[in-house]
Amino acid sequence: MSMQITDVDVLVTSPGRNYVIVRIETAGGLVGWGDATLNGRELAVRSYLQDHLAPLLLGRDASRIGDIWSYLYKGAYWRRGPVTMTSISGIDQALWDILGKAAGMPVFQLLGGRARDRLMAYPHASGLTVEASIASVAARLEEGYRAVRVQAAVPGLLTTYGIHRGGGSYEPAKSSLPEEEAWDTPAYLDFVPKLLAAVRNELGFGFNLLHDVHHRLSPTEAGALGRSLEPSRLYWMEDATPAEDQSAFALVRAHTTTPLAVGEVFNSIWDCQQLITSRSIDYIRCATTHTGGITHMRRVLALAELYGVRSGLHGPSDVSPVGMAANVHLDLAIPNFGVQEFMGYPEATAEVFTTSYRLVGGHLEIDDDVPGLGVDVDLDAASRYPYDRKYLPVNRLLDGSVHDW
Ligand code: CS2
Ligand code: MG
Repeated sequence: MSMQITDVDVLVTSPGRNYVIVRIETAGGLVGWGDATLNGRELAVRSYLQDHLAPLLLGRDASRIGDIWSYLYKGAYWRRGPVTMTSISGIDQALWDILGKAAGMPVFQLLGGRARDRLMAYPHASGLTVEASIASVAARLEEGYRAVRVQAAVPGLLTTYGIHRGGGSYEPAKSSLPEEEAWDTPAYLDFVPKLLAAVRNELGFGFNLLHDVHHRLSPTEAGALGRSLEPSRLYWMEDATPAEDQSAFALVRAHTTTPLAVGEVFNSIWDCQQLITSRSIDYIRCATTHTGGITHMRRVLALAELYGVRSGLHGPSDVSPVGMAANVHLDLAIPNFGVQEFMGYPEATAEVFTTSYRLVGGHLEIDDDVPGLGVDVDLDAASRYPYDRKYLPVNRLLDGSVHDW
């Protein structure tokens, strides 16, 4: 069967939220799907793929995945960056999908086979009050989850990351121009230890509890917060400080035994090399979609394994079901799996994507007999949902200065 690439297409669709999807076809008739969704910058990725990468791929052998990866990465001269690495990821996932289909095997088999039967997943829980947040965690535990992330509205602030003002599910990229949120570190630092203690008090310690700081603290503040959260025994404190400053995490680490997780905004192994090799973190949280695909994410996870760092791959609604499948196949095969984030999707997403993985009582399971990544994309359904420009919010301190969101 000829593996020559004959067609590369990029699809931008918005069934409830925007996704960028790559479709690669071979002369032998195999079709591979990849995720290249970059929340809030979708059209830049589409242009990078359509205008710059597609012409390089036509006629190449789709089975030479590593070679194509290096050609796109080194051949650009300008390496790394979210737009480049997300674009490469879309191509890479589609090529693994094709290879699996050619072999008649799911991708996790090509990666070495199952290292576990199912994956512990964590969803988001939140509320406008502590009581509502506790009820939201309790509802998730009731559904069978063994790990839950909790956020709650900070008293005195009009907006808080992770909270939907009207109740309901939270989707951060929701307006055609960025909304501006307000942030006050002292109010947050005062509130969060009380929130997490109240959750433990009501619901006990028999499950894994997670919290996302979303890059808003200085290393000293984060160290102090981690220390005050120690009695609540978190599974992890996520993104405690802005992630690009790798050495900051060593400072946080020096002040607390609360486990640390970071990585959702990273796009290469170089972004986490120092964090991992200095043992400053416990969990690495990149998304396969933003980190050069399966080919590169596999290397990040292998480096992490050497230093006892486990996975907690990014799984928000802005990683499409194709990208989530790529996460799931990697999670199944690696030795150092920790947990898989699963935020869930707007309802209409299911009209466009069908997957061979599914959520069963708080765990992700996947079929053994569906080759490739196991995701199908309905092009007619996708065309009913055209691109709909949406931005993530921007954060300001109470004095009006821009802060990390
Ligand atoms: C979040 C994300 O999932 C998470 O942990 O931090 O929802 C993040 O806010 C979005 O991916 C931004 O696009
Ligand atoms: Mg996060």
